[in-house]
Amino acid sequence: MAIISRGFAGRRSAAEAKLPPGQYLTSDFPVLSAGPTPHISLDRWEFTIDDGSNVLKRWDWKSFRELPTETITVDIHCVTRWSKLGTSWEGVSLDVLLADVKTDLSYAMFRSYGDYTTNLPMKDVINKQAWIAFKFDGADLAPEHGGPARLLVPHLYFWKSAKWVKGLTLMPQDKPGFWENLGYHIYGDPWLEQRYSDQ
Ligand SMILES: Nc1nc2c(c(=O)[nH]1)N[C@H]1C(S)=C(S)[C@@H](COP(=O)(O)O)O[C@H]1N2
Ligand SMILES: [Mo]
Repeated sequence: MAIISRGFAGRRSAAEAKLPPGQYLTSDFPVLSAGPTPHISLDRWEFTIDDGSNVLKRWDWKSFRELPTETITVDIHCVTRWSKLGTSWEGVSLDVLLADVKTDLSYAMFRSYGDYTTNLPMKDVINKQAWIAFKFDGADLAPEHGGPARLLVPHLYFWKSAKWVKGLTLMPQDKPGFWENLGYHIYGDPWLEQRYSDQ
Protein backbone atom coordinates (compact mmCIF):
# COMPACT_ATOMS: atom_id res chain seq x y z
CA MET A 1 0.00 0.00 0.00
CA ALA A 2 1.23 3.48 -0.85
CA ILE A 3 1.77 5.71 2.19
CA ILE A 4 1.32 8.90 0.20
CA SER A 5 -2.35 9.71 -0.17
CA ARG A 6 -3.92 9.74 -3.60
CA GLY A 7 -4.67 13.45 -3.06
CA PHE A 8 -0.97 14.32 -2.89
CA ALA A 9 0.25 11.71 -5.33
CA GLY A 10 -2.26 12.86 -7.87
CA ARG A 11 -2.77 9.87 -10.07
CA ARG A 12 -2.48 6.19 -9.32
CA SER A 13 0.76 4.67 -10.55
CA ALA A 14 0.70 3.09 -13.99
CA ALA A 15 0.90 -0.37 -12.38
CA GLU A 16 -1.91 0.36 -9.90
CA ALA A 17 -4.12 1.57 -12.73
CA LYS A 18 -3.94 -1.92 -14.22
CA LEU A 19 -5.26 -3.53 -11.04
CA PRO A 20 -8.90 -4.58 -10.86
CA PRO A 21 -10.70 -3.51 -7.65
CA GLY A 22 -9.59 -5.32 -4.48
CA GLN A 23 -6.43 -6.78 -6.04
CA TYR A 24 -2.78 -6.29 -5.01
CA LEU A 25 0.37 -6.67 -7.07
CA THR A 26 2.74 -9.56 -6.63
CA SER A 27 5.93 -10.32 -8.47
CA ASP A 28 6.13 -13.97 -7.43
CA PHE A 29 4.05 -16.65 -9.03
CA PRO A 30 1.97 -18.35 -6.32
CA VAL A 31 0.78 -21.92 -6.91
CA LEU A 32 -2.93 -22.49 -6.32
CA SER A 33 -4.12 -26.04 -6.82
CA ALA A 34 -7.18 -27.72 -5.35
CA GLY A 35 -5.49 -31.12 -5.34
CA PRO A 36 -2.22 -32.85 -6.10
CA THR A 37 -0.28 -32.03 -9.27
CA PRO A 38 -1.02 -34.68 -11.89
CA HIS A 39 2.01 -35.75 -13.90
CA ILE A 40 1.08 -36.38 -17.52
CA SER A 41 3.64 -37.85 -19.86
CA LEU A 42 3.69 -36.32 -23.32
CA ASP A 43 3.00 -39.68 -25.00
CA ARG A 44 -0.33 -40.03 -23.29
CA TRP A 45 -1.29 -36.34 -23.36
CA GLU A 46 -4.20 -35.43 -25.58
CA PHE A 47 -6.57 -32.54 -26.09
CA THR A 48 -10.10 -33.21 -27.32
CA ILE A 49 -13.12 -31.13 -28.25
CA ASP A 50 -16.48 -32.86 -27.90
CA ASP A 51 -20.13 -31.89 -27.96
CA GLY A 52 -21.19 -34.13 -25.10
CA SER A 53 -21.77 -37.13 -27.36
CA ASN A 54 -19.10 -37.12 -30.05
CA VAL A 55 -15.42 -36.23 -30.11
CA LEU A 56 -15.13 -33.54 -32.79
CA LYS A 57 -11.36 -32.93 -32.64
CA ARG A 58 -8.40 -34.68 -31.09
CA TRP A 59 -4.73 -33.76 -30.91
CA ASP A 60 -1.85 -35.70 -29.42
CA TRP A 61 1.19 -33.74 -28.21
CA LYS A 62 2.97 -33.97 -31.55
CA SER A 63 0.04 -32.74 -33.64
CA PHE A 64 -0.78 -30.06 -31.05
CA ARG A 65 2.79 -28.73 -31.18
CA GLU A 66 2.63 -28.55 -34.97
CA LEU A 67 -0.13 -25.94 -34.72
CA PRO A 68 0.78 -22.25 -35.07
CA THR A 69 1.71 -20.64 -31.75
CA GLU A 70 1.59 -17.13 -30.32
CA THR A 71 3.47 -15.25 -27.64
CA ILE A 72 1.00 -13.76 -25.20
CA THR A 73 1.80 -11.02 -22.68
CA VAL A 74 -1.05 -10.45 -20.25
CA ASP A 75 -1.99 -9.49 -16.69
CA ILE A 76 -3.48 -12.25 -14.52
CA HIS A 77 -5.81 -11.83 -11.55
CA CYS A 78 -6.48 -14.50 -8.92
CA VAL A 79 -9.69 -14.32 -6.92
CA THR A 80 -7.56 -14.64 -3.74
CA ARG A 81 -6.55 -11.04 -4.65
CA TRP A 82 -3.07 -11.31 -6.13
CA SER A 83 -2.47 -9.95 -9.60
CA LYS A 84 0.63 -10.32 -11.70
CA LEU A 85 1.28 -7.90 -14.55
CA GLY A 86 2.90 -8.56 -17.91
CA THR A 87 3.19 -12.35 -17.69
CA SER A 88 4.58 -13.92 -20.84
CA TRP A 89 3.35 -17.19 -22.30
CA GLU A 90 3.53 -19.21 -25.47
CA GLY A 91 0.51 -21.15 -26.61
CA VAL A 92 -2.00 -22.09 -29.26
CA SER A 93 -5.03 -19.84 -29.65
CA LEU A 94 -8.43 -21.42 -29.13
CA ASP A 95 -9.29 -19.75 -32.45
CA VAL A 96 -6.86 -22.18 -34.11
CA LEU A 97 -8.26 -25.20 -32.26
CA LEU A 98 -11.85 -24.24 -33.05
CA ALA A 99 -11.18 -23.17 -36.65
CA ASP A 100 -13.14 -25.95 -38.30
CA VAL A 101 -15.51 -26.82 -35.48
CA LYS A 102 -19.01 -25.96 -36.66
CA THR A 103 -21.32 -25.63 -33.68
CA ASP A 104 -24.15 -23.53 -32.37
CA LEU A 105 -23.47 -24.59 -28.75
CA SER A 106 -22.73 -21.40 -26.77
CA TYR A 107 -20.92 -22.69 -23.67
CA ALA A 108 -17.94 -24.86 -22.86
CA MET A 109 -16.79 -26.93 -19.92
CA PHE A 110 -13.00 -27.17 -19.86
CA ARG A 111 -11.74 -30.46 -18.43
CA SER A 112 -8.40 -31.17 -16.80
CA TYR A 113 -6.29 -34.17 -15.90
CA GLY A 114 -7.05 -34.61 -12.21
CA ASP A 115 -10.74 -33.86 -12.80
CA TYR A 116 -10.84 -30.08 -12.41
CA THR A 117 -13.45 -28.38 -14.57
CA THR A 118 -14.38 -24.77 -15.32
CA ASN A 119 -17.13 -23.33 -17.48
CA LEU A 120 -16.91 -20.50 -19.99
CA PRO A 121 -19.20 -18.92 -22.56
CA MET A 122 -17.86 -19.58 -26.06
CA LYS A 123 -17.93 -15.82 -26.72
CA ASP A 124 -15.10 -15.56 -24.12
CA VAL A 125 -13.12 -18.39 -25.67
CA ILE A 126 -12.97 -17.11 -29.26
CA ASN A 127 -11.57 -13.89 -30.77
CA LYS A 128 -8.04 -13.88 -29.30
CA GLN A 129 -9.16 -14.24 -25.69
CA ALA A 130 -8.02 -17.76 -24.75
CA TRP A 131 -5.01 -19.97 -25.39
CA ILE A 132 -3.66 -23.38 -24.48
CA ALA A 133 -0.30 -22.32 -23.08
CA PHE A 134 2.70 -24.63 -22.82
CA LYS A 135 5.47 -22.15 -22.00
CA PHE A 136 5.80 -19.50 -19.31
CA ASP A 137 8.63 -16.95 -19.42
CA GLY A 138 10.29 -18.84 -22.27
CA ALA A 139 10.51 -22.19 -20.46
CA ASP A 140 8.31 -25.30 -20.54
CA LEU A 141 5.38 -24.77 -18.21
CA ALA A 142 6.23 -26.28 -14.81
CA PRO A 143 3.93 -29.10 -13.63
CA GLU A 144 2.71 -27.11 -10.61
CA HIS A 145 1.64 -24.27 -12.92
CA GLY A 146 -0.28 -26.63 -15.20
CA GLY A 147 2.34 -28.21 -17.44
CA PRO A 148 2.41 -29.75 -19.99
CA ALA A 149 -0.35 -27.30 -20.96
CA ARG A 150 -2.99 -25.11 -19.37
CA LEU A 151 -5.82 -22.89 -20.44
CA LEU A 152 -5.02 -19.16 -20.32
CA VAL A 153 -8.04 -16.87 -20.30
CA PRO A 154 -6.62 -13.75 -18.68
CA HIS A 155 -9.65 -11.43 -18.89
CA LEU A 156 -11.42 -13.53 -16.23
CA TYR A 157 -10.27 -14.52 -12.72
CA PHE A 158 -7.42 -16.98 -12.96
CA TRP A 159 -9.41 -19.98 -11.65
CA LYS A 160 -10.89 -20.09 -15.17
CA SER A 161 -7.39 -20.82 -16.54
CA ALA A 162 -7.57 -24.58 -16.03
CA LYS A 163 -4.18 -26.20 -15.38
CA TRP A 164 -3.39 -29.61 -16.94
CA VAL A 165 -6.19 -29.01 -19.40
CA LYS A 166 -7.22 -31.99 -21.54
CA GLY A 167 -10.12 -30.65 -23.53
CA LEU A 168 -13.44 -28.90 -23.68
CA THR A 169 -17.01 -30.08 -23.93
CA LEU A 170 -19.41 -27.85 -25.84
CA MET A 171 -22.74 -27.32 -24.08
CA PRO A 172 -26.08 -25.74 -25.00
CA GLN A 173 -26.41 -24.06 -21.58
CA ASP A 174 -24.01 -22.71 -18.98
CA LYS A 175 -23.26 -25.04 -16.08
CA PRO A 176 -20.94 -24.52 -13.06
CA GLY A 177 -17.54 -26.21 -12.98
CA PHE A 178 -15.44 -27.11 -9.91
CA TRP A 179 -15.03 -23.75 -8.15
CA GLU A 180 -18.27 -22.36 -9.55
CA ASN A 181 -20.08 -25.25 -7.80
CA LEU A 182 -18.35 -24.31 -4.55
CA GLY A 183 -19.69 -20.75 -4.53
CA TYR A 184 -17.48 -18.87 -6.95
CA HIS A 185 -19.10 -16.70 -9.61
CA ILE A 186 -20.41 -18.40 -12.73
CA TYR A 187 -18.57 -15.84 -14.95
CA GLY A 188 -15.80 -14.21 -12.88
CA ASP A 189 -15.03 -10.79 -14.35
CA PRO A 190 -12.28 -9.26 -12.16
CA TRP A 191 -13.16 -5.69 -13.22
CA LEU A 192 -16.70 -6.20 -11.92
CA GLU A 193 -15.34 -8.05 -8.85
CA GLN A 194 -17.46 -11.09 -9.64
CA ARG A 195 -15.82 -13.26 -6.99
CA TYR A 196 -18.73 -15.20 -5.50
CA SER A 197 -22.02 -16.51 -6.81
CA ASP A 198 -24.05 -14.22 -4.54
CA GLN A 199 -22.58 -11.13 -6.24
N1 LIG B 1 -6.67 -28.07 -12.86
C1 LIG B 1 -6.66 -27.00 -12.06
N2 LIG B 1 -6.59 -25.78 -12.63
C2 LIG B 1 -6.56 -24.67 -11.87
C3 LIG B 1 -6.65 -24.77 -10.46
C4 LIG B 1 -6.74 -26.06 -9.88
O1 LIG B 1 -6.83 -26.22 -8.66
N3 LIG B 1 -6.73 -27.14 -10.72
N4 LIG B 1 -6.65 -23.62 -9.70
C5 LIG B 1 -7.08 -22.38 -10.37
C6 LIG B 1 -6.80 -21.20 -9.59
S1 LIG B 1 -7.84 -20.86 -8.30
C7 LIG B 1 -5.82 -20.34 -9.93
S2 LIG B 1 -5.59 -18.84 -9.15
C8 LIG B 1 -4.83 -20.68 -10.97
C9 LIG B 1 -3.48 -20.71 -10.31
O2 LIG B 1 -2.50 -21.01 -11.26
P1 LIG B 1 -1.00 -21.11 -10.74
O3 LIG B 1 -0.97 -22.18 -9.70
O4 LIG B 1 -0.20 -21.39 -11.94
O5 LIG B 1 -0.70 -19.74 -10.14
O6 LIG B 1 -5.08 -21.95 -11.57
C10 LIG B 1 -6.43 -22.26 -11.74
N5 LIG B 1 -6.49 -23.47 -12.48
MO1 LIG C 1 -7.38 -18.59 -7.76
